[in-house]
Amino acid sequence: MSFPANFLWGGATAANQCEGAYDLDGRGLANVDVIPNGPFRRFVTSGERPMLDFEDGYFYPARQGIDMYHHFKEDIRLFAEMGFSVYRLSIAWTRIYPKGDETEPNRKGIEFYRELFEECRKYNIEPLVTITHFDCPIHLIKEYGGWRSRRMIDFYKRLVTTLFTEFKGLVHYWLTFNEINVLYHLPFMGAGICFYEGEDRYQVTNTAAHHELVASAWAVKIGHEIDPDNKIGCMMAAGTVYPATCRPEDMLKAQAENRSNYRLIDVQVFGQYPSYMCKEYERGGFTIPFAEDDREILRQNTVDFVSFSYYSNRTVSTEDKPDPNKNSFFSGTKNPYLKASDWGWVVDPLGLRLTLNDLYDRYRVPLFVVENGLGAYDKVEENGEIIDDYRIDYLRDHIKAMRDAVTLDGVELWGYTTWGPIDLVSASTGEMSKRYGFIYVDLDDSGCGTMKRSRKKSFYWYKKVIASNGDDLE
Ligand code: BGP
Repeated sequence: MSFPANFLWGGATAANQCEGAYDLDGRGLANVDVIPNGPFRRFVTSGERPMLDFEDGYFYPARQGIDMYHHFKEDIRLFAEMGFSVYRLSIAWTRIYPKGDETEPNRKGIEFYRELFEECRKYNIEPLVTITHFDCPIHLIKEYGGWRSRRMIDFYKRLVTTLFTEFKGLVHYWLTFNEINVLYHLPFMGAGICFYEGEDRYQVTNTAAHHELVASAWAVKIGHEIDPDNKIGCMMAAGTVYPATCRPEDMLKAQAENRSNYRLIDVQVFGQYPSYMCKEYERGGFTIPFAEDDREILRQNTVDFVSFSYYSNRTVSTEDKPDPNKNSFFSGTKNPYLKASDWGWVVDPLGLRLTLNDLYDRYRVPLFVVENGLGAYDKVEENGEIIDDYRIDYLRDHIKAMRDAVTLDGVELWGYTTWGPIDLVSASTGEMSKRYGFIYVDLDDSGCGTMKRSRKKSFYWYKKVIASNGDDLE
Protein backbone atom coordinates (compact mmCIF):
# COMPACT_ATOMS: atom_id res chain seq x y z
CA MET A 1 0.00 0.00 0.00
CA SER A 2 2.15 2.83 -1.30
CA PHE A 3 1.95 6.25 -2.78
CA PRO A 4 1.40 6.37 -6.56
CA ALA A 5 4.62 6.07 -8.59
CA ASN A 6 4.33 9.62 -9.94
CA PHE A 7 3.76 11.17 -6.49
CA LEU A 8 5.66 14.47 -6.18
CA TRP A 9 7.91 14.96 -3.13
CA GLY A 10 9.58 18.19 -2.13
CA GLY A 11 9.47 21.34 -0.06
CA ALA A 12 7.89 24.79 -0.10
CA THR A 13 9.13 28.33 0.48
CA ALA A 14 7.86 31.87 -0.10
CA ALA A 15 9.81 34.72 -1.67
CA ASN A 16 9.33 37.14 1.20
CA GLN A 17 10.52 34.63 3.78
CA CYS A 18 13.72 33.62 2.05
CA GLU A 19 14.85 35.73 -0.91
CA GLY A 20 15.97 38.94 0.81
CA ALA A 21 17.61 41.38 -1.66
CA TYR A 22 14.51 43.51 -1.23
CA ASP A 23 15.91 46.45 -3.18
CA LEU A 24 18.13 44.77 -5.76
CA ASP A 25 17.81 44.72 -9.54
CA GLY A 26 14.86 47.03 -9.69
CA ARG A 27 12.64 45.27 -7.15
CA GLY A 28 9.97 47.52 -5.63
CA LEU A 29 8.79 47.67 -2.04
CA ALA A 30 6.03 45.30 -0.90
CA ASN A 31 3.78 44.97 2.16
CA VAL A 32 5.80 41.94 3.31
CA ASP A 33 9.01 44.03 3.46
CA VAL A 34 7.61 46.47 5.99
CA ILE A 35 6.29 43.93 8.50
CA PRO A 36 8.59 43.96 11.54
CA ASN A 37 9.35 41.00 13.78
CA GLY A 38 8.42 40.85 17.44
CA PRO A 39 5.10 41.23 19.26
CA PHE A 40 4.17 44.27 17.20
CA ARG A 41 4.07 42.20 14.01
CA ARG A 42 0.50 41.03 14.41
CA PHE A 43 -0.86 44.56 14.55
CA VAL A 44 0.75 45.26 11.20
CA THR A 45 -0.23 41.98 9.52
CA SER A 46 -3.81 42.46 10.66
CA GLY A 47 -3.99 45.97 9.23
CA GLU A 48 -4.70 47.60 12.64
CA ARG A 49 -1.48 49.55 12.57
CA PRO A 50 -0.69 50.84 9.10
CA MET A 51 3.00 50.62 8.31
CA LEU A 52 3.79 51.44 4.72
CA ASP A 53 7.49 52.14 5.04
CA PHE A 54 10.39 51.24 7.30
CA GLU A 55 10.26 52.95 10.67
CA ASP A 56 13.05 53.46 13.20
CA GLY A 57 13.27 51.03 16.07
CA TYR A 58 12.00 47.94 14.26
CA PHE A 59 13.73 45.00 12.64
CA TYR A 60 12.42 43.90 9.25
CA PRO A 61 13.50 40.32 8.59
CA ALA A 62 12.25 40.08 4.99
CA ARG A 63 14.83 42.60 3.85
CA GLN A 64 17.52 39.95 3.92
CA GLY A 65 15.48 36.75 4.41
CA ILE A 66 18.03 33.95 4.18
CA ASP A 67 19.51 35.64 1.12
CA MET A 68 18.25 32.96 -1.18
CA TYR A 69 18.47 35.53 -3.96
CA HIS A 70 22.19 34.86 -3.96
CA HIS A 71 22.17 31.28 -2.63
CA PHE A 72 19.48 29.69 -4.78
CA LYS A 73 21.86 27.51 -6.76
CA GLU A 74 23.38 26.07 -3.62
CA ASP A 75 19.95 25.61 -2.06
CA ILE A 76 18.41 23.90 -5.07
CA ARG A 77 21.45 21.62 -5.27
CA LEU A 78 20.74 20.57 -1.68
CA PHE A 79 17.05 20.00 -2.51
CA ALA A 80 18.16 17.84 -5.44
CA GLU A 81 20.47 15.91 -3.15
CA MET A 82 17.41 15.00 -1.03
CA GLY A 83 15.74 13.81 -4.23
CA PHE A 84 13.06 16.50 -4.59
CA SER A 85 10.81 16.08 -7.61
CA VAL A 86 8.95 19.31 -6.86
CA TYR A 87 9.91 22.64 -5.32
CA ARG A 88 7.19 25.09 -4.36
CA LEU A 89 8.28 28.72 -4.34
CA SER A 90 6.61 32.06 -4.83
CA ILE A 91 7.21 34.97 -7.15
CA ALA A 92 7.85 38.37 -5.59
CA TRP A 93 5.33 40.50 -7.50
CA THR A 94 7.58 43.56 -7.05
CA ARG A 95 10.47 41.90 -8.88
CA ILE A 96 8.26 41.57 -11.95
CA TYR A 97 6.24 44.78 -11.58
CA PRO A 98 8.04 46.92 -8.98
CA LYS A 99 5.13 49.29 -8.46
CA GLY A 100 2.44 46.94 -9.67
CA ASP A 101 0.70 49.20 -12.18
CA GLU A 102 3.42 49.52 -14.85
CA THR A 103 2.70 48.30 -18.34
CA GLU A 104 6.18 46.84 -18.91
CA PRO A 105 7.75 44.26 -16.59
CA ASN A 106 11.20 44.48 -15.03
CA ARG A 107 13.36 42.22 -17.19
CA LYS A 108 15.86 41.59 -14.38
CA GLY A 109 13.11 40.13 -12.22
CA ILE A 110 12.00 37.83 -15.01
CA GLU A 111 15.55 36.70 -15.67
CA PHE A 112 16.07 35.91 -11.99
CA TYR A 113 13.13 33.51 -11.94
CA ARG A 114 14.01 32.07 -15.33
CA GLU A 115 17.44 31.16 -14.02
CA LEU A 116 15.89 29.71 -10.90
CA PHE A 117 13.41 27.55 -12.84
CA GLU A 118 16.14 26.39 -15.19
CA GLU A 119 18.19 25.41 -12.18
CA CYS A 120 15.25 23.31 -10.94
CA ARG A 121 14.83 21.67 -14.35
CA LYS A 122 18.53 20.79 -14.41
CA TYR A 123 17.76 18.39 -11.56
CA ASN A 124 14.34 17.33 -12.88
CA ILE A 125 12.62 19.28 -10.17
CA GLU A 126 9.16 20.50 -11.14
CA PRO A 127 8.61 24.08 -9.93
CA LEU A 128 5.24 24.70 -8.28
CA VAL A 129 4.75 28.43 -8.31
CA THR A 130 2.61 30.48 -5.95
CA ILE A 131 1.78 33.64 -7.86
CA THR A 132 1.21 35.68 -4.70
CA HIS A 133 2.30 34.49 -1.29
CA PHE A 134 1.11 37.29 0.99
CA ASP A 135 2.79 39.96 -1.12
CA CYS A 136 1.35 43.12 -2.59
CA PRO A 137 3.30 46.10 -3.97
CA ILE A 138 3.28 49.02 -1.55
CA HIS A 139 2.50 51.40 -4.39
CA LEU A 140 -0.76 49.53 -5.05
CA ILE A 141 -1.66 49.85 -1.39
CA LYS A 142 -0.92 53.56 -1.22
CA GLU A 143 -2.47 54.41 -4.54
CA TYR A 144 -5.46 52.07 -4.70
CA GLY A 145 -5.94 50.65 -1.18
CA GLY A 146 -4.84 47.09 -1.97
CA TRP A 147 -7.39 44.42 -2.84
CA ARG A 148 -10.32 46.55 -1.67
CA SER A 149 -9.95 48.10 -5.11
CA ARG A 150 -11.27 46.44 -8.23
CA ARG A 151 -8.33 47.87 -10.16
CA MET A 152 -6.18 45.16 -8.55
CA ILE A 153 -7.79 42.59 -10.81
CA ASP A 154 -6.29 44.28 -13.88
CA PHE A 155 -2.82 44.54 -12.33
CA TYR A 156 -2.97 40.90 -11.30
CA LYS A 157 -4.11 39.89 -14.80
CA ARG A 158 -1.12 41.69 -16.23
CA LEU A 159 1.18 39.96 -13.76
CA VAL A 160 -0.13 36.48 -14.54
CA THR A 161 -0.11 37.05 -18.29
CA THR A 162 3.57 37.96 -18.04
CA LEU A 163 4.35 34.92 -15.88
CA PHE A 164 2.43 32.40 -18.00
CA THR A 165 3.99 33.78 -21.18
CA GLU A 166 7.56 34.10 -19.97
CA PHE A 167 7.69 30.77 -18.16
CA LYS A 168 5.67 28.69 -20.60
CA GLY A 169 7.16 25.21 -20.67
CA LEU A 170 9.33 25.86 -17.61
CA VAL A 171 6.47 25.83 -15.08
CA HIS A 172 3.31 23.69 -15.23
CA TYR A 173 1.95 23.93 -11.69
CA TRP A 174 0.61 27.23 -10.34
CA LEU A 175 -1.27 28.45 -7.28
CA THR A 176 -3.15 31.72 -7.53
CA PHE A 177 -3.12 32.97 -3.90
CA ASN A 178 -1.42 31.49 -0.88
CA GLU A 179 -3.86 30.64 1.92
CA ILE A 180 -6.62 32.77 0.45
CA ASN A 181 -8.74 32.41 3.61
CA VAL A 182 -6.04 34.15 5.68
CA LEU A 183 -7.15 37.49 4.29
CA TYR A 184 -10.00 37.44 6.80
CA HIS A 185 -7.57 37.09 9.70
CA LEU A 186 -4.58 39.09 8.45
CA PRO A 187 -5.93 41.56 5.91
CA PHE A 188 -2.66 43.46 5.45
CA MET A 189 -0.70 40.31 4.73
CA GLY A 190 -3.44 38.57 2.77
CA ALA A 191 -4.80 41.50 0.79
CA GLY A 192 -2.67 44.61 1.34
CA ILE A 193 -5.37 46.21 3.46
CA CYS A 194 -4.90 48.77 6.23
CA PHE A 195 -8.09 49.95 7.84
CA TYR A 196 -9.01 53.59 7.97
CA GLU A 197 -10.74 55.03 10.98
CA GLY A 198 -14.41 54.19 11.07
CA GLU A 199 -14.23 51.82 8.13
CA ASP A 200 -16.58 48.83 8.01
CA ARG A 201 -14.13 45.93 8.10
CA TYR A 202 -16.71 43.37 7.10
CA GLN A 203 -17.48 45.24 3.91
CA VAL A 204 -13.83 45.84 3.12
CA THR A 205 -12.53 42.30 3.64
CA ASN A 206 -15.41 40.72 1.76
CA THR A 207 -14.99 43.13 -1.11
CA ALA A 208 -11.28 42.24 -1.22
CA ALA A 209 -12.17 38.55 -1.13
CA HIS A 210 -14.43 38.96 -4.16
CA HIS A 211 -11.68 40.74 -6.06
CA GLU A 212 -9.16 38.02 -5.26
CA LEU A 213 -11.66 35.35 -6.33
CA VAL A 214 -12.32 37.04 -9.65
CA ALA A 215 -8.58 37.61 -10.17
CA SER A 216 -7.93 33.95 -9.40
CA ALA A 217 -10.52 32.84 -11.97
CA TRP A 218 -8.94 35.13 -14.55
CA ALA A 219 -5.58 33.52 -13.81
CA VAL A 220 -7.08 30.09 -14.48
CA LYS A 221 -8.53 31.33 -17.77
CA ILE A 222 -5.38 33.11 -18.93
CA GLY A 223 -3.11 30.27 -17.80
CA HIS A 224 -5.11 27.65 -19.67
CA GLU A 225 -5.27 29.78 -22.80
CA ILE A 226 -1.53 30.38 -22.86
CA ASP A 227 -0.62 26.78 -22.13
CA PRO A 228 -3.28 24.05 -21.91
CA ASP A 229 -0.74 21.96 -19.99
CA ASN A 230 -0.87 24.38 -17.05
CA LYS A 231 -2.41 23.00 -13.87
CA ILE A 232 -3.73 25.88 -11.81
CA GLY A 233 -4.84 25.41 -8.25
CA CYS A 234 -6.15 27.31 -5.26
CA MET A 235 -4.61 27.19 -1.80
CA MET A 236 -6.10 27.34 1.67
CA ALA A 237 -4.93 27.23 5.27
CA ALA A 238 -6.66 24.00 6.23
CA GLY A 239 -7.23 21.83 9.28
CA THR A 240 -10.64 20.39 10.07
CA VAL A 241 -12.06 22.23 13.07
CA TYR A 242 -13.23 20.01 15.97
CA PRO A 243 -16.15 20.67 18.31
CA ALA A 244 -15.02 20.69 21.96
CA THR A 245 -17.94 18.38 22.85
CA CYS A 246 -20.70 16.52 21.06
CA ARG A 247 -23.21 19.15 22.17
CA PRO A 248 -25.13 20.05 19.04
CA GLU A 249 -24.31 23.72 19.63
CA ASP A 250 -20.59 22.93 19.54
CA MET A 251 -21.09 20.83 16.40
CA LEU A 252 -22.87 23.71 14.72
CA LYS A 253 -20.11 26.09 15.69
CA ALA A 254 -17.45 23.74 14.34
CA GLN A 255 -19.41 23.48 11.09
CA ALA A 256 -19.57 27.26 10.84
CA GLU A 257 -15.83 27.55 11.44
CA ASN A 258 -15.11 24.91 8.82
CA ARG A 259 -17.31 26.74 6.36
CA SER A 260 -15.47 29.96 7.04
CA ASN A 261 -12.29 28.19 5.97
CA TYR A 262 -13.89 26.59 2.92
CA ARG A 263 -16.01 29.44 1.68
CA LEU A 264 -13.54 30.97 -0.76
CA ILE A 265 -12.36 27.56 -1.95
CA ASP A 266 -16.04 26.65 -2.55
CA VAL A 267 -16.17 29.53 -5.02
CA GLN A 268 -12.88 28.56 -6.66
CA VAL A 269 -13.94 24.93 -7.11
CA PHE A 270 -17.67 25.25 -7.79
CA GLY A 271 -17.58 28.57 -9.64
CA GLN A 272 -20.28 30.22 -7.57
CA TYR A 273 -20.87 31.49 -4.07
CA PRO A 274 -22.34 28.87 -1.72
CA SER A 275 -25.81 29.54 -0.35
CA TYR A 276 -24.66 29.71 3.29
CA MET A 277 -22.33 32.53 2.29
CA CYS A 278 -25.02 34.42 0.38
CA LYS A 279 -27.29 34.20 3.41
CA GLU A 280 -24.56 35.50 5.69
CA TYR A 281 -23.99 38.41 3.31
CA GLU A 282 -27.71 39.16 3.32
CA ARG A 283 -27.72 39.30 7.10
CA GLY A 284 -24.54 41.36 7.22
CA GLY A 285 -25.83 43.86 4.66
CA PHE A 286 -23.09 43.08 2.18
CA THR A 287 -23.74 43.05 -1.55
CA ILE A 288 -21.16 41.16 -3.57
CA PRO A 289 -19.72 43.76 -5.95
CA PHE A 290 -20.35 41.72 -9.10
CA ALA A 291 -19.31 43.56 -12.20
CA GLU A 292 -19.63 42.89 -15.91
CA ASP A 293 -18.79 39.28 -16.53
CA ASP A 294 -17.66 38.28 -13.02
CA ARG A 295 -20.29 35.56 -12.68
CA GLU A 296 -19.35 33.97 -15.97
CA ILE A 297 -15.62 34.21 -15.28
CA LEU A 298 -16.05 32.53 -11.89
CA ARG A 299 -18.33 29.84 -13.31
CA GLN A 300 -16.18 28.93 -16.30
CA ASN A 301 -12.75 29.02 -14.72
CA THR A 302 -12.68 26.72 -11.78
CA VAL A 303 -9.40 25.36 -10.45
CA ASP A 304 -7.70 22.14 -11.57
CA PHE A 305 -6.76 21.10 -8.05
CA VAL A 306 -6.99 22.15 -4.42
CA SER A 307 -3.86 22.64 -2.39
CA PHE A 308 -3.56 23.43 1.28
CA SER A 309 -1.31 23.92 4.27
CA TYR A 310 -1.76 21.72 7.29
CA TYR A 311 0.15 22.20 10.52
CA SER A 312 -2.39 21.89 13.21
CA ASN A 313 -6.07 22.18 13.83
CA ARG A 314 -8.43 23.98 16.10
CA THR A 315 -11.14 23.07 18.55
CA VAL A 316 -14.07 25.36 19.16
CA SER A 317 -16.68 25.57 21.85
CA THR A 318 -19.76 27.64 22.52
CA GLU A 319 -19.20 27.42 26.25
CA ASP A 320 -15.56 27.96 27.06
CA LYS A 321 -13.97 31.26 26.67
CA PRO A 322 -11.80 31.19 23.58
CA ASP A 323 -8.17 30.62 24.37
CA PRO A 324 -6.57 32.78 21.72
CA ASN A 325 -3.16 31.58 20.83
CA LYS A 326 -1.19 34.69 20.15
CA ASN A 327 1.26 32.87 17.92
CA SER A 328 -1.27 31.45 15.52
CA PHE A 329 -3.33 33.04 12.76
CA PHE A 330 -6.47 31.48 14.23
CA SER A 331 -7.83 31.13 17.72
CA GLY A 332 -9.61 28.25 19.41
CA THR A 333 -10.06 26.41 22.67
CA LYS A 334 -7.87 23.78 24.29
CA ASN A 335 -7.99 20.21 23.00
CA PRO A 336 -7.07 17.99 25.98
CA TYR A 337 -6.06 15.09 23.72
CA LEU A 338 -3.33 16.87 21.81
CA LYS A 339 0.11 18.19 22.66
CA ALA A 340 1.36 21.44 21.26
CA SER A 341 4.62 22.66 19.71
CA ASP A 342 6.85 25.24 21.38
CA TRP A 343 4.73 27.87 19.66
CA GLY A 344 1.46 26.40 20.89
CA TRP A 345 0.43 24.83 17.58
CA VAL A 346 -1.25 21.51 18.41
CA VAL A 347 0.21 18.43 16.79
CA ASP A 348 -2.42 16.17 15.23
CA PRO A 349 -1.33 13.82 12.45
CA LEU A 350 -4.70 12.10 12.28
CA GLY A 351 -6.17 15.53 11.64
CA LEU A 352 -4.32 15.53 8.31
CA ARG A 353 -6.13 12.36 7.24
CA LEU A 354 -9.43 13.87 8.35
CA THR A 355 -8.68 17.05 6.46
CA LEU A 356 -7.69 15.20 3.29
CA ASN A 357 -10.88 13.16 3.46
CA ASP A 358 -13.08 16.18 4.14
CA LEU A 359 -11.56 18.13 1.27
CA TYR A 360 -11.77 15.24 -1.16
CA ASP A 361 -15.35 14.38 -0.20
CA ARG A 362 -16.32 18.01 -0.65
CA TYR A 363 -14.46 18.88 -3.84
CA ARG A 364 -13.70 15.64 -5.76
CA VAL A 365 -10.68 17.19 -7.43
CA PRO A 366 -7.02 16.22 -6.95
CA LEU A 367 -5.40 17.54 -3.80
CA PHE A 368 -1.87 18.69 -3.04
CA VAL A 369 -0.42 19.12 0.46
CA VAL A 370 1.78 22.14 -0.13
CA GLU A 371 2.78 22.95 3.46
CA ASN A 372 3.28 20.79 6.51
CA GLY A 373 6.01 20.80 9.11
CA LEU A 374 7.14 21.49 12.61
CA GLY A 375 8.50 24.86 13.67
CA ALA A 376 10.97 24.12 16.47
CA TYR A 377 14.11 25.35 18.20
CA ASP A 378 17.19 23.53 16.95
CA LYS A 379 20.44 23.06 18.81
CA VAL A 380 23.74 22.91 17.01
CA GLU A 381 26.00 20.38 18.75
CA GLU A 382 29.67 21.10 19.28
CA ASN A 383 30.59 18.98 16.29
CA GLY A 384 28.09 20.94 14.17
CA GLU A 385 25.43 18.23 14.04
CA ILE A 386 21.73 19.01 14.46
CA ILE A 387 19.81 16.05 15.80
CA ASP A 388 16.21 17.02 15.04
CA ASP A 389 14.41 13.80 15.94
CA TYR A 390 11.30 15.78 16.98
CA ARG A 391 10.97 17.02 13.40
CA ILE A 392 11.43 13.53 11.98
CA ASP A 393 8.75 12.21 14.36
CA TYR A 394 6.31 14.93 13.37
CA LEU A 395 6.82 14.40 9.65
CA ARG A 396 6.78 10.61 9.90
CA ASP A 397 3.41 10.64 11.65
CA HIS A 398 1.93 13.07 9.16
CA ILE A 399 3.22 11.18 6.14
CA LYS A 400 1.73 7.97 7.57
CA ALA A 401 -1.63 9.68 8.03
CA MET A 402 -1.41 11.02 4.49
CA ARG A 403 -0.54 7.55 3.19
CA ASP A 404 -3.63 6.15 4.89
CA ALA A 405 -5.79 8.82 3.29
CA VAL A 406 -4.39 7.83 -0.12
CA THR A 407 -4.19 4.07 0.19
CA LEU A 408 -7.09 3.30 2.53
CA ASP A 409 -9.50 6.14 1.83
CA GLY A 410 -8.81 6.67 -1.87
CA VAL A 411 -7.93 10.37 -1.86
CA GLU A 412 -6.33 11.52 -5.10
CA LEU A 413 -3.21 13.33 -3.92
CA TRP A 414 -0.64 14.71 -6.35
CA GLY A 415 2.14 15.48 -3.95
CA TYR A 416 3.58 16.73 -0.71
CA THR A 417 5.86 19.67 -0.07
CA THR A 418 7.01 20.22 3.50
CA TRP A 419 7.10 23.79 4.71
CA GLY A 420 10.50 25.32 4.90
CA PRO A 421 12.85 22.57 3.65
CA ILE A 422 15.46 25.16 4.53
CA ASP A 423 15.16 27.37 7.65
CA LEU A 424 13.50 30.67 6.80
CA VAL A 425 11.75 33.64 8.39
CA SER A 426 8.53 32.75 10.20
CA ALA A 427 5.40 34.30 8.72
CA SER A 428 3.54 34.68 12.00
CA THR A 429 6.37 35.87 14.24
CA GLY A 430 9.19 37.01 11.95
CA GLU A 431 11.63 34.84 13.88
CA MET A 432 14.44 32.74 12.46
CA SER A 433 14.51 30.59 15.58
CA LYS A 434 11.20 28.97 14.60
CA ARG A 435 12.90 26.53 12.29
CA TYR A 436 11.29 24.06 9.89
CA GLY A 437 14.21 23.05 7.70
CA PHE A 438 16.10 19.93 6.77
CA ILE A 439 18.82 22.45 6.06
CA TYR A 440 20.03 24.69 8.87
CA VAL A 441 20.80 28.34 8.16
CA ASP A 442 23.20 30.11 10.47
CA LEU A 443 21.16 33.22 11.19
CA ASP A 444 19.48 34.50 14.35
CA ASP A 445 16.37 36.52 15.13
CA SER A 446 18.21 39.82 14.92
CA GLY A 447 19.61 39.02 11.48
CA CYS A 448 23.12 38.07 12.59
CA GLY A 449 24.95 35.02 11.30
CA THR A 450 27.02 33.68 8.45
CA MET A 451 24.06 32.33 6.40
CA LYS A 452 26.00 29.11 6.12
CA ARG A 453 23.83 26.12 5.19
CA SER A 454 24.24 22.71 6.86
CA ARG A 455 22.39 19.42 6.74
CA LYS A 456 20.36 18.34 9.78
CA LYS A 457 19.65 14.72 10.69
CA SER A 458 16.21 15.10 9.07
CA PHE A 459 17.93 15.88 5.75
CA TYR A 460 19.16 12.29 5.46
CA TRP A 461 15.86 10.93 6.74
CA TYR A 462 13.76 12.80 4.14
CA LYS A 463 16.15 11.69 1.43
CA LYS A 464 15.40 8.08 2.38
CA VAL A 465 11.67 8.77 2.50
CA ILE A 466 11.73 10.19 -1.02
CA ALA A 467 13.97 7.44 -2.40
CA SER A 468 11.51 4.82 -1.12
CA ASN A 469 8.47 6.82 -2.32
CA GLY A 470 7.28 7.11 1.25
CA ASP A 471 7.66 3.42 2.15
CA ASP A 472 10.69 3.77 4.40
CA LEU A 473 9.73 6.17 7.16
CA GLU A 474 12.01 4.84 9.89
C1 BGP B 1 1.64 29.42 6.51
C2 BGP B 1 2.25 30.33 5.49
C3 BGP B 1 3.72 30.20 5.36
C4 BGP B 1 4.46 29.71 6.57
C5 BGP B 1 3.70 28.79 7.47
C6 BGP B 1 4.30 28.53 8.82
O1 BGP B 1 0.48 29.99 7.01
O2 BGP B 1 1.70 30.10 4.21
O3 BGP B 1 4.18 31.36 4.78
O4 BGP B 1 5.26 30.61 7.16
O5 BGP B 1 2.39 29.20 7.65
O6 BGP B 1 4.01 29.58 9.68
P1 BGP B 1 5.08 30.27 10.57
O7 BGP B 1 6.16 30.69 9.65
O8 BGP B 1 4.41 31.38 11.20
O9 BGP B 1 5.52 29.24 11.53
